[in-house]
Formats: sequence, C-alpha cells, structure tokens
Amino acid sequence: MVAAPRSRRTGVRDTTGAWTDANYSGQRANWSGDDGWWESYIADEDSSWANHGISGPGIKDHVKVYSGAHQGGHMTICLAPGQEVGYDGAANDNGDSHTWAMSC
Ligand SMILES: [Ca+2]
Ligand SMILES: [Ca+2]
Repeated sequence: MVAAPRSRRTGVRDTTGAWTDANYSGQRANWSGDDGWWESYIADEDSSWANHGISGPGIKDHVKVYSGAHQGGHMTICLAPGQEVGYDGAANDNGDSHTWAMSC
C-alpha cells in the first residue's frame, strides 16, 4: 500500500484529495470545501482519492464524488472519514464535483 500524503490540518473542515493516477500519483487536486466544478486537469481524470476531513459529532465528514458538475449525474464514490482509495474501477476518470455529507 502507498500511503496518501497527509494534508496540514488548518481549519474546522479539512481537505479532500484526488489524483489523476492510481495510488495517489500524477497530478493532485486538494479541496478544503465543496467544489461544484472540478478543474479540467482533474475532472474525468480522477483515479485515486483521500478523505482527510476531521470527523466528529455533527460534522459533515463524508465525501461524495459525482459524475457531473454541481453534484449532478450520479455518485461515483463516497469516502468515509479518513478513507483513502488507491483505485476504483467504477469511479475511475468520472468525477466532476464533490460535496461533504453527513453519511454516504
Ligand atoms: Ca486517471
Ligand atoms: Ca464525469
């Protein structure tokens, strides 16, 4: 297993990471909140993901990735708190937006 790089914890809500290649390699995207329109280098190029959010009661600590902009299309992958996914064939190269949620 290749460990995903840890982000620096700077706020109440921490970061979601996505990479263009499997196992947290290639170009990296890092978001501190929701993003309804991923940058072109990561949109439909995402192949690995990490949820580095802070977990706790009442905190939206799950990350839902969607196939379309503005959380449209369908959910391609959902990351539990702290979850890192080095590759997922069903979600591969399809993400266009994401949002934090209370659960998957
Ligand atoms: Ca890719
Ligand atoms: Ca897509």
